[in-house]
Amino acid sequence: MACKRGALIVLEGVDKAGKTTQCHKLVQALQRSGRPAEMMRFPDRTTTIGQLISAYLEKKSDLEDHTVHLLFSANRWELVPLMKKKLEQGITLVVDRYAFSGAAFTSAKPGFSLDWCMKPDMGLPKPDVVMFLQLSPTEAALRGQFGEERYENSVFQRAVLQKFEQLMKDPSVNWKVIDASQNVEDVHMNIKNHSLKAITTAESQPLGELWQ
Ligand code: NYM
Repeated sequence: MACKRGALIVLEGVDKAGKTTQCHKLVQALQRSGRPAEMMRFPDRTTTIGQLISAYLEKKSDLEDHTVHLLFSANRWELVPLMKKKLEQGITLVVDRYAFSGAAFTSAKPGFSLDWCMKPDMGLPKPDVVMFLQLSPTEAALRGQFGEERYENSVFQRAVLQKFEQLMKDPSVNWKVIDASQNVEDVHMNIKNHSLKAITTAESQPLGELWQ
């Protein structure tokens, strides 16, 4: 009998919401409970495309806005065969950012519609659950200074948050809003509960296609 597929679990949110910490904790908790799980993150800066994106984010290079948007999308597509293989092997993937960051960040730039920004990612493996770590811009600011990378300023982050709010109105995606202002352990328990449900549901459902 073919093994049950793993779940595709995505964590999204504005910067400082605690996505990376929570992804690590979730993978550890799943592994400890005997469920195969691995973490992925986008952008994946290790590939050739990812290195172009990384240089752009670190302001070591300039790229035209449409071009960099398509590179972020290409960076997801290039990992699709690996993602599908792992999911088919029964491995649950916990992903730090996905196409939702792609659409939210670019559409927060002047002259970009959300609709155009979503198009290149249509048909990607569809997450079984997308957890949005919600934190007000005021609380995010209390968590410390932004770094030096592109997009790391409060004005832009507020625009990004509005775009995420638009994306979350889409009922074709299984969104869960998580209150990220709670302490790390409470946020973790919340995320773990949603993830366990998604893992059970995924076992009996084929992997879907995003935004179609
Ligand atoms: N970002 C991330 C995009 O602009 N488009 C995308 O498709 C993705 C996945 O890159 N500011 C932005 C959001 C972040 C930055 O930062 C990646 P980090 O710390 O590697 O998650």
